[in-house]
Amino acid sequence: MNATDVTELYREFGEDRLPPGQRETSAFPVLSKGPVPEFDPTSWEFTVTGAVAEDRSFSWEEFTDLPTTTQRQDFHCVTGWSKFDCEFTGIPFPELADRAGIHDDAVHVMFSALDGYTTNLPLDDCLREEVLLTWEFDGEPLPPEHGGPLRVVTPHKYAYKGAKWVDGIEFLTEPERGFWENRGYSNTADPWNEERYG
Ligand SMILES: Nc1nc2c(c(=O)[nH]1)N[C@H]1C(S)=C(S)[C@@H](COP(=O)(O)O)O[C@H]1N2
Ligand SMILES: [Mo]
Repeated sequence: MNATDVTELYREFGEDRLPPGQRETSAFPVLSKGPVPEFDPTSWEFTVTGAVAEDRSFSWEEFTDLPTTTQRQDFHCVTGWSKFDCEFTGIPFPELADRAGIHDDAVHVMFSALDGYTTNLPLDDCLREEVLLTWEFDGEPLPPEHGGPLRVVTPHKYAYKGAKWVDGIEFLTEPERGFWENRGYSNTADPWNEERYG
């Protein structure tokens, strides 16, 4: 499949493709706060709640029937490594948001995951084509340790803004903080501005 190249998005934020203080790696390290959670495709449910026209839920089959796009992007971890040219396939956040019918007063988003992880972003940072809910990496099903069956990728932010094993999105009318944002990592997480700690 032809991937959309979004590796150039750094030009919006900084001078160099490699953000300051990062080192490039060809490996794909795993960083999780705990063990890989169980996934049962028959009972898995993805929920969209909060400031939306109507709460929605998707089965695994319904979710993976949504229209997909494939992008080539860079991946920046707050602990200092960056991996270039990762290919992820999934549905762009704006397309999913369209299906939910977001209320005018929604300003913020909280993602939740099967392992109890949460992470937050302003709505504007989510309404970008390159924020994907993805279930394929380099043409293969997303490996469980990297967030399979489904994760979020946020190439314009440090990777902790992308919830692995994501199973819910809540639209909020006030900002709130997620797991790492409450434990010392930056709420804004711009890699080109080295926003590592909050
Ligand atoms: N559900 C969940 N998502 C998560 C995490 C986690 O512990 N649980 N860790 C975050 C952190 S700190 C990073 S750096 C990336 C790491 O993704 P990777 O393990 O695929 O490299 O996932 C993020 N998403
Ligand atoms: Mo991280």
